[in-house]
Amino acid sequence: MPTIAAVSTPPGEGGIAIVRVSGPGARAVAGAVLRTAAGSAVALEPRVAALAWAVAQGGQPVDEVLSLWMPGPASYTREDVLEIHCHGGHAAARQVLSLCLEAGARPAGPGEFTLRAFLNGRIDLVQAEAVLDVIRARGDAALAAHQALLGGELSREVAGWQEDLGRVLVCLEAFLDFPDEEDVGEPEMDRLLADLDRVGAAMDAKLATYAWGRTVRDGFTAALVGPPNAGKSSLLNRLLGQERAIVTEVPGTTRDAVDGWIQPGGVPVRLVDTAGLRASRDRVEAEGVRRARRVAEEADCVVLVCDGARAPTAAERVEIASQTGPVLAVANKADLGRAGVAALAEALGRPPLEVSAVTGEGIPALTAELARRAGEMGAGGVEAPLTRERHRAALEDARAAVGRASDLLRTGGFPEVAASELHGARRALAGLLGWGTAEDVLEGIFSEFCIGK
Ligand SMILES: Nc1nc2c(ncn2[C@@H]2O[C@H](COP(=O)(O)OP(=O)(O)OP(=O)(O)O)[C@@H](O)[C@H]2O)c(=O)[nH]1
Ligand SMILES: [Mg+2]
Repeated sequence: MPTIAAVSTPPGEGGIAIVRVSGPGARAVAGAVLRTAAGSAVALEPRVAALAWAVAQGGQPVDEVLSLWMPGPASYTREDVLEIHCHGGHAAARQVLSLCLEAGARPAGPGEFTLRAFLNGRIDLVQAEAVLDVIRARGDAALAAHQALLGGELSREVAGWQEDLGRVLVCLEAFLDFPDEEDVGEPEMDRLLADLDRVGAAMDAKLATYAWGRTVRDGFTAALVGPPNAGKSSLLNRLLGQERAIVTEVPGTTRDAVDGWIQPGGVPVRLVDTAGLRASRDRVEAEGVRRARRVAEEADCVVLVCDGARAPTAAERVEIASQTGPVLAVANKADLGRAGVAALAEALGRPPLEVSAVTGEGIPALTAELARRAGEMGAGGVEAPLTRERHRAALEDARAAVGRASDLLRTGGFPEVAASELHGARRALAGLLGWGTAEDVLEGIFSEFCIGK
């Protein structure tokens, strides 16, 4: 294994930056790069910070640093790891990194430290992915879910199912090895089937957490859609608490979709403001309307914003009626009166939420409703939900194979075939944890990481 090095803190100015080195040559890098103020070698005591100077090959001091020596296997990668805490900013970190490269390390690829932690068996693939997702977590719920994954909660459940299926297989195969003896006994078979049912039900419950896991990972998208001038951009600004989008009294102000994040109830919600829906001969506006419709189609929820102070026009009624899917209807401009609310309720088939982007009236109810809908995407509050499509697909494969195996055993099918299904289920679970994963799949997963992670 070559020794790798990278700046592990984000680029830009900051108090400190950390250059991380991992591999069998980390000790040699420390020997070449670090000196005490008196010019002697720095003693590498495990997990003790030492004040030192990073020096060039001729001994010229480059930066005063703190060094941290973490010999393997008790390190992030299980290899020898050296961290050099230097001054933040562009020059210092870059120069200290160059010194490490001159001392024999090579630049680390994206996620290579975490990849090594995985290849050296310290964490499985679900945990490696969770490292990335903890770093990216926007909301408290996302952080909690990914910390649970990183802590190995899902991994332990999966390993438990692998063991359970393994026990069923041992029984089945014992029978297959002695086919001359009588059939698997009835009580025996009942027990095997009950075990398979239990594992299958647990897998189903886990699969049901995917909607929630996806929401906490990717966020819940709510599109602000509706007729021109209804106050969509004003509502966006009010919800974000900042003047993000342009607001004017001119209908057709917004063209590009403008977005921002809020976090009601700890769940990240992405709000997207869009162009007012109407037929327009203006090419730019027409393109904006086309984009607005696409955003609405892809959103988890459409916040249909109308002017509640006046009755909707015929064209607006058509637009209102054309909104399908999960719609949260809002009658804005409540401060100007409610003359249009009844007509809107009739067009919608239910009463809209009455709000005012200008006074803030009704806004807490709107945020609460968004939080409720975002949380409703699944069993909110699950400890370790499935957060990635890769998890869902692997678990679905395993679940389907368990189902086929128990159907076979129930209907007197060949136990050999049932056994092979159960082997398939165990392989799918192993794949979920990343064991035996092909290199190109791993590369795809780790290429999402930044360099230095
Ligand atoms: N009184 C009152 N005026 C509002 C309210 N919300 C928006 N307005 C006004 O309505 C006008 C249009 O507001 P925008 O937020 O630009 O409306 P929009 O729906 O984004 O309009 P387009 O981008 O053109 O589709 C502006 O003059 C706002 O100040 C409200 O709740 N009360
Ligand atoms: Mg607008």
